[in-house]
Amino acid sequence: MVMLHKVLVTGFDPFGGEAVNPAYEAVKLLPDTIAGAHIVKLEVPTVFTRSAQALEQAMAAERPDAVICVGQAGGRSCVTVEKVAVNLVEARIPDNDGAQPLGEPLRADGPDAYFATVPVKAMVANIRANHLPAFISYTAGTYVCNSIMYHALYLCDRTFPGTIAGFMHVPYEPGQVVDKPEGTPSMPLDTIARSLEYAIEAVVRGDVADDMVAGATH
Ligand code: PCA
Repeated sequence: MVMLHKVLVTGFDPFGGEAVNPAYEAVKLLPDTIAGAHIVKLEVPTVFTRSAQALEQAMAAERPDAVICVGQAGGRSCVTVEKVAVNLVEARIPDNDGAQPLGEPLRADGPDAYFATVPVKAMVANIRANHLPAFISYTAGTYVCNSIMYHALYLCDRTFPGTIAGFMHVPYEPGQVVDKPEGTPSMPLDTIARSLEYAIEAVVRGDVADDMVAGATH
């Protein structure tokens, strides 16, 4: 039974000196339909202003039922589904346009934070049910990924009611860690893409996994 008809999936372009961003590379590998829902793929720049603009334009043009944004989290070992986006930008490095805002709200008229409106636990549960590791993350950082997640939820709240939104961080792909310290985690792109697909499948089906034990003690 198809619950949702169209899902917009965004992925960032390379940043921070990397040659590729496994986020959009994995998004490109997604099938064009997942559980009967049409998947619209969009590459977005790792730029605070232009990523939010591109997202809003795509949401207006496509009118998706759900928005899932994807970004790289170098150092994480598997796909993580983000629970919360905060109304704060604290850019440790400049974005791809050279902007480095420090300690500013993303939206002066927005709440301090939004929780993801996609079923975070069910997304993790469905990835694990397919024998791949996944975790819930309780911070998406303070850089462009947190920004696009916050904007996606803000836009759903203010402009596109009925649309749900969330964010997933993905690890480096193996080629990126060749010149990094031993032990730096990575995951092959096709495995990242499968993880994303299982998570999106749970969103489209409207899976619920509220009883799943999760959380972080630090
Ligand atoms: N990851 C960065 C921004 C773009 C990306 O793919 C982040 O986690 O904020």
